[in-house]
Amino acid sequence: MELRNKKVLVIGTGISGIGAAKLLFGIGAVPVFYDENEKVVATDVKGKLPEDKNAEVFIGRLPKEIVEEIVLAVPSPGVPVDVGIVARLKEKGIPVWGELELGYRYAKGRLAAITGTNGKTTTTTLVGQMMKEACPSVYVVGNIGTPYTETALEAGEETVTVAEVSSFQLETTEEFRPHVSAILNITPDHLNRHHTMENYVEVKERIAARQTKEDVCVLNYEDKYTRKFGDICPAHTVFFSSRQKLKEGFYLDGDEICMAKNGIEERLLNIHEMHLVGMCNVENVMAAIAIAYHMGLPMGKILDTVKQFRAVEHRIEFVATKNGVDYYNDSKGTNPDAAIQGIRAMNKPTVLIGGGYDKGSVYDDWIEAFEGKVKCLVLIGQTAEKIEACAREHGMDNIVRADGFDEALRICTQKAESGDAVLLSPACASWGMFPNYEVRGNLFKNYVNSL
Ligand code: UMA
Repeated sequence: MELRNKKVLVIGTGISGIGAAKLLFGIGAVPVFYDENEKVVATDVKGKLPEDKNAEVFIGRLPKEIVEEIVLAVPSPGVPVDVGIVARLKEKGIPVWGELELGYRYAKGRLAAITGTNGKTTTTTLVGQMMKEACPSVYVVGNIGTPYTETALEAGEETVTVAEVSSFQLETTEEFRPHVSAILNITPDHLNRHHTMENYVEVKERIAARQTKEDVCVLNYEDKYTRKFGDICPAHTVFFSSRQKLKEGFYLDGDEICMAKNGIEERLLNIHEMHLVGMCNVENVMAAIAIAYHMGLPMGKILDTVKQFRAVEHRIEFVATKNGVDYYNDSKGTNPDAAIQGIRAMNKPTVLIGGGYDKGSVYDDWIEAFEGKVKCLVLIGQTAEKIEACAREHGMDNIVRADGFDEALRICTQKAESGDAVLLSPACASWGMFPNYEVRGNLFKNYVNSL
């Protein structure tokens, strides 16, 4: 589609919207901006634009005439696509490319794309690090924080882009085709947006929809959805497993990560050589090795990077020991399954902060994963009541509801004794109380460091 001098509607003026603006200005299109949040101030949006501070910006209401003038709509990932403005535009026959799709259409070079309910950020960061050790031009983009559209026009044929991709972004892809894709795992998340697990799984699988046998899709053999997807995935599939030896693929044998290829087994790495904790991270590392290997990196370089790599911020991140209490920040535990990994990584009596924005999750599995380790559950936010009811059904009674995050932090310090751990791993998104999980995690860390 020729976009030069054509009006393109950018929906959402957060970081994706501004990224899309950069790309659209760069190709000579005429972006028009729309944000449904009436609190957004048009002049602030114009101030953030990389050029043409006089661009049209509409807040709260989009004039009908604009819809007649645009040739394409580019929604941000947070904008739902089956209702509201996007659904109306689709009905009118206006093409809709998400911000990720727009970036993909204009980027050059090779692409590795990683999705999954949990572990995306760690795996993407690690793959990015591996690529940087071996390639002159590498961008790490997507859900991780830098929109693909921000770097797309700077990418050349020799560039490698590593993208963390969310289900929100995959809903609006069309031609998106990574050279290597990966689905790390699929467990219930974002069901308020995708409505059913079936839809959520289908959206995740779109990462490979346009791939062919010339491309590779890395899948988790121990996840029922991704194992099944292996049967119908259009790409060449490569499995990894943390539970059993595979005839072909990557697997954990005792403490050793191994690779089986064409009948030859090779030991690659002992997990004690890694600086990451928890089985979830062993899986992330196996996936990262598989992705980088199939992107053509030499195995030696890949393994050197794994040995140097440290935990990603906000993911089971050790903060400090204060008065004999170990504090861990797992603010990125934004759904029950991620938070299960957080509590599993603890090996001491733990005071746990949970709760936040309600995404329609169920909490039974998370609470069962406490396995007697949680000496006190401190609850915050919109989901506090729902989690408390669920925890009581599972026989927990040491539960405190805090009035806000500051109070929760104070309660944790009072309840934890020397030899305990305090873990922020809320099983809920931060929205409603904080702009994002990073802000929540940083507030936690600031508090701990001030003790
Ligand atoms: N908006 C509307 N209508 C809506 C929803 C939002 O107009 O129905 C407007 C808001 O008023 C706001 C803007 O859209 O001005 C925000 O857009 P956005 O929610 O897409 O947020 P961005 O700032 O563009 O950030 C997005 C991702 N956010 C979401 O998917 C919710 C970021 O992922 C991502 O890092 C960034 O693009 C760059 O690609 C965050 C996230 O929480 C980390 N992701 C979810 C997750 O990881 O679980 C999927």
